[in-house]
Amino acid sequence: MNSDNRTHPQPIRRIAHLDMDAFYASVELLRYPQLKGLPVVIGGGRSAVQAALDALADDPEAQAGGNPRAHIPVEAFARLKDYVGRGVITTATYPARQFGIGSAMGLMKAAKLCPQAIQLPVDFEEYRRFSRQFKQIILSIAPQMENRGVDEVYIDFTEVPGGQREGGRVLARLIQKSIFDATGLTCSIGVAPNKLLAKMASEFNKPNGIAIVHDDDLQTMIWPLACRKINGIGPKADSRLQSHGIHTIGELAAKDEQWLIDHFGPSTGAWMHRAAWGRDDRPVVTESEPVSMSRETTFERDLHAVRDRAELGAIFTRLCQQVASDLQRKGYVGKTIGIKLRFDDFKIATRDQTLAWHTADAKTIRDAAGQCLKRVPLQRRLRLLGVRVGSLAREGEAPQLPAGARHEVREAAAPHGDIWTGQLF
Ligand code: DCP
Ligand code: MG
Repeated sequence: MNSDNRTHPQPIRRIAHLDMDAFYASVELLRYPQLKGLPVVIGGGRSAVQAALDALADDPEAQAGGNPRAHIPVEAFARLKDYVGRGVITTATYPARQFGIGSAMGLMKAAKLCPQAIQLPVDFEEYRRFSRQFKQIILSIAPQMENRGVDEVYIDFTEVPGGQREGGRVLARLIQKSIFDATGLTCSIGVAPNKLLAKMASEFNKPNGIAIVHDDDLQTMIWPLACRKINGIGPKADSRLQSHGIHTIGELAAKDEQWLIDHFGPSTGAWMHRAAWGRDDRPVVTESEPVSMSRETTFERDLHAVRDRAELGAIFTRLCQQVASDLQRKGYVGKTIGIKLRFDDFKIATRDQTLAWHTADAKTIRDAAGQCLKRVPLQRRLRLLGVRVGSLAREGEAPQLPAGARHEVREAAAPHGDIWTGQLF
């Protein structure tokens, strides 16, 4: 343990689960604002909407605003009572849910519950677009985010500013507001000591709600819930539990671990016991690890390798320092050091070399990048210079440079392939 840990105790683990409210339906209502507050279901065909849009094709007022859909009169939308077919509902607005309508229900069955409900077709492309957008907003606030599908994510609040205040409520509010301001969509967030409890908590105050769960809320907030509320206990396991008289999570928690193992097997039984006691140490798994980190700069005027040598050298050193500090800040070390040049004729040259050991050290990166630079003919003026460190590993997970050893930076015999892909720069 280092002295830092002693002076600053580890912050308490706070994990959030965020789930968008009536996601597909809410995205649709953004472009059909006239349907706000009405029972609407998403699923089935698109002919009614298409016919209504066609009818507005020559209406200058409808076309002028950029969203002719907002001009479709409410009477022109398809109603469930007119639906014939085997389609199912993907989701329903909260007003429609009051009639007992929900996801995965057949449209004709739903029509019996609420004949006047409006039916809209699905548009996955639109939902994906908003999905990307709200996740981007979260990432800009809290970088430890795990994607769980189109409308939900886990977020590690532990180290994020505001993530500990009021048990995470302050940060949850900020995220809700940021998403709403940018998209007009609402979501619900649960913040708890782990993913298992956070997932349950995000449902507590739906829609547009926040729920905070602490360790000592287990008995009051979790144990009264049905076992089905545990993510992982499906209908089959639930009915088996019910057959033993176990209905609530509290009743499950009261069972001996060994009894659960005897009835559900060693893995499921032990897991059920842990889950009922609110225990879960699964990490929040962020998207793919970065492959490389790079910095580049385009000069204000084209620079010449000899005449502007001092200026170029200073810029080059600064880029290496920036990449090194990016690596250190994010906890990575890299092995492949590369450079990228763009000449005044816009042609691009790249070179790289791989070190024997991983590094995040500015001087080592500078030395290796300098060797790469020597392998480029420098007759033309330069427009751009970039430095990249690839073959990344998490600091501490890559073999370290042996004590007393120095990085051996050598000239590679031949350049590798082009490691600079368009998306990196
Ligand atoms: N979905 C689907 N079929 C299902 C369940 C869901 O196509 N059987 C789609 C439509 C939902 C989206 O996935 O909008 C997200 O699912 P949720 O379970 O989170 O449901 P909603 O976001 O619609 O509502 P809630 O406010 O309850 O989260
Ligand atoms: Mg949802």
